[in-house]
Amino acid sequence: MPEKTVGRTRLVLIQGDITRQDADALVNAANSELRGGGGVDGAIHRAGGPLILEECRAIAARQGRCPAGQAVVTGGGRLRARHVIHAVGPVWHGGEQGEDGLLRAAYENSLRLALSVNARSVAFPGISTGAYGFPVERAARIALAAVTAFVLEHGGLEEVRFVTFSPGDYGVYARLFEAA
Ligand code: AR6
Repeated sequence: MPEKTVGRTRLVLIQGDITRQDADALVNAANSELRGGGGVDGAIHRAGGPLILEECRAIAARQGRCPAGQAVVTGGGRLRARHVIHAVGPVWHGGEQGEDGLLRAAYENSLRLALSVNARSVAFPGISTGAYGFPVERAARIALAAVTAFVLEHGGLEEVRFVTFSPGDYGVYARLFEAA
């Protein structure tokens, strides 16, 4: 399990199912309507139970859509994690529509929310790299750079985990992880 320390934060790379992680906060790759869906979103809502979706609905009713690059936080329902941070990544349209900046913002805003609820450990999936079609290597570079810069600037987190689902994605992250 590759890991390294950046500032005071341990960065860890894991292959597996994010819903099994016992981090304080799990990040979900959500949609702007916060209505649940497939992929990691479906897995988190299935594992966490209906309370999470109820909270998402209440947030959407209060504040409307959650645009790409932004995130909201709910409780963790039946998950071991106390919080779920629902981050909305950009849909990939070829890379010239501000996708990189929006993906970076999704990671940064997730970490801001994690600090705001006093989470000490956070687990991220590869936001946007499934249904939203963001190329995995480009997304992984952005994820690692965004998290590294954030923890160096803000501190406060003990551990950030990158949870890749497929062995192929794990390999991509592992190469970048070792090179950085
Ligand atoms: N644990 C960790 N990673 C997972 C898991 C899991 N249990 N399941 C899938 N992944 P996606 P997106 C990986 O499609 O691209 C949803 O319907 C998956 O292999 O979940 O941001 C939402 O409601 C991929 O690498 O999210 C939105 O409508 C990564 O998670 C839309 O899809 C992200 O894939 C969001 O699309």
